[in-house]
Amino acid sequence: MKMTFRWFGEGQDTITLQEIRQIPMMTGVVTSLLDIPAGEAWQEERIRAMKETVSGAGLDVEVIESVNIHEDIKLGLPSRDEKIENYILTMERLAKYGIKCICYNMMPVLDWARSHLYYNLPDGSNTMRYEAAFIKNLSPEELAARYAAESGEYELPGWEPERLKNIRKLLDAYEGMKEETFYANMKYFLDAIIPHAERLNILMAVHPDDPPQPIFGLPKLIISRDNVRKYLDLHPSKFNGLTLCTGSLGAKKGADIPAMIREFGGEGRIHFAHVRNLKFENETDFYESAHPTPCGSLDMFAIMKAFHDTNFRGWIRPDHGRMIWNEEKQKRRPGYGLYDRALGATYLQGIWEALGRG
Ligand SMILES: [Mn+2]
Repeated sequence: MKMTFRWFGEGQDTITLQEIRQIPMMTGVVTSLLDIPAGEAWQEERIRAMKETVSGAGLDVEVIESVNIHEDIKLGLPSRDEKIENYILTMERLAKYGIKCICYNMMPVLDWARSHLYYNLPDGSNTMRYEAAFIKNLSPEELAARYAAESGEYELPGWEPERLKNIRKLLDAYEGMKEETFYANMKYFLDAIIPHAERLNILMAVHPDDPPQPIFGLPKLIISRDNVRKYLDLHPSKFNGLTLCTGSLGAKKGADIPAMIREFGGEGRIHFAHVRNLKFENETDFYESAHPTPCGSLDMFAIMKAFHDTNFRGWIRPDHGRMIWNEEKQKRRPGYGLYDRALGATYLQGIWEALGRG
């Protein structure tokens, strides 16, 4: 297991690479080039500069989160072929600079949603929260406006103005789309890119839908063990793999995350993991808690043990954390403060060390 930390990139994050390097046993960052729109090929010069910046700080960069999938691919439009070609070009250029894993998602239109970005907890910290009824009463435009007001100067990945400009058109385009059509479109994409992933030795790792509940009438597909199974079976290569996100799959009450890790990890299909905890408030609503088991509803020891037992050799990152120690004044991205995620990383490392020693 390699412990990594998400860093949004130069000018995109108030957390510095040096701060990340000072977290005990941190080996590298997971990053992206956020300003390049989905569907365009990433310029080699930009990749080289990003790689040099990270290496210069003494950290590795082996995982990209994310190279986004253009909506034309998800919708199966004739224009998808050009976007897929650009995707392959991006993969080739990333491979040249040592990238070994690409995280992406197949979520229609929006790539995640919360009702609250800075929800106050009794201890004075704040965190992201999902309240189903709250979102049900908002339009996507209203939710986007709330995010823009709350998140300040940053564009949130998945909620870029460019994406939102076309939101009505996109929502209409998905209306009435059958699940089987969506899966067929995913298969078309996988059949095109996986042979290249094999050639370039890049592990593709799809991220499940977050949250695992339909919002704004959009289809939500990769939300459970059965859906993940179906997605992986679309293309049998191990290069068609999973980002096991405990906070996304685990936000469906009753989901057995350790069993999923044992099943998919046992087959060598988990390449990357987001490991975080969450606290259920009822059947559908939750907030993102600190990482330790007693703070939330997921059994973090059982999760790490399942990774350990299946000999997991991929990358793990602590996922979202709370804003603590007055960090909200430091213009962090929602969910992506420094301190609580650093505590999460060391906690997970501690479990890992204990497991290794029996
Ligand atoms: Mn995740």
